[in-house]
Amino acid sequence: MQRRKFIKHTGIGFATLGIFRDLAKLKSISEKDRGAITIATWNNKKAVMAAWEVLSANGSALDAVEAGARIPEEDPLDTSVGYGGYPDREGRVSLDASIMDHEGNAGSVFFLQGILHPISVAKLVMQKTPHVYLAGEGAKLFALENGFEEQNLLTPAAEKAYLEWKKINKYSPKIGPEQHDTIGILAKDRSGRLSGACTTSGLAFKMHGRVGDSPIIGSGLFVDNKIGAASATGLGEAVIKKVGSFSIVEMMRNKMNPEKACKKAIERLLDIKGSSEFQVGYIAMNKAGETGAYSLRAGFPYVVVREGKFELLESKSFFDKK
Ligand code: SD4
Repeated sequence: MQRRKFIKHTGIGFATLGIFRDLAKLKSISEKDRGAITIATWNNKKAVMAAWEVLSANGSALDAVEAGARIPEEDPLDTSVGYGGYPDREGRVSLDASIMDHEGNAGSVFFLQGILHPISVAKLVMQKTPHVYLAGEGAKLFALENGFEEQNLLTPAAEKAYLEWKKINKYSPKIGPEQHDTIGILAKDRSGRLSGACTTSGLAFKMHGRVGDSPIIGSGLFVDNKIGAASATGLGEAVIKKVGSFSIVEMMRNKMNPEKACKKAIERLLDIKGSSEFQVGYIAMNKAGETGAYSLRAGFPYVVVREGKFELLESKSFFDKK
């Protein structure tokens, strides 16, 4: 009798405990889901803080990534993005950018010249046209028609660097640590919506007309609101060949966590010629709000803001050398 009573009680005890455990689990998941998060490539602290400002005011992930991407676009000291970006080998600055929202809408501009905020033009391509990509003169015309103004994006410092490069004039579009800053930025807002943006002036002293991975949906950026989002920086040609960001989201669909998915995508680059020499870095975020990154070579920092808490992190890499 006593024994039966004991079993009965402990049975109830365990069942109750189980319910509490489940409730606690549910609570922590929903709290995590409510949390707003943003992650960006390199030490783009100002950019993620700008994105965070939008998220903390209950703004959308889309507006957050746009606000974040605009920061390096207008920073004259950032030599890989927008104003201040190094020009191509003809001395002209040309910009690539892409954006995606939580509904899977996408917009990009390729080879855009003379417009300060390619990310905002890309957003308008997404919102105002039935298209995804606008390139070159057409993209510029579209921007001008929509109130953007033309301006010279070549800063004196970038021109000086170009003139120095010209003295040697060796065509080897650099992808060393010093020429990186392209921003890929992902965000999840408090309604759980995911968006991403990617913007760049591309490789320093590239061929006129060269386009990298950043504006190519699936390569430089991919967002699937049900699964997660990813973005890339580094040698665009390598990222394009492996459709990097899309592959990361697909791996997350198969339940891989963001860091592992980035690592797998990096390993896929190894069969590309020269893979021990160039750099690629990936960042990713899944629907549950987990973030991760991985790079081919060492020296790939990235930044995260999770409900107001800023972190500068160093990604793990396949090769130890920078
Ligand atoms: C490109 N992925 O155009 C860009 C370059 C880059 O930091 O990431 N630079 O290939």
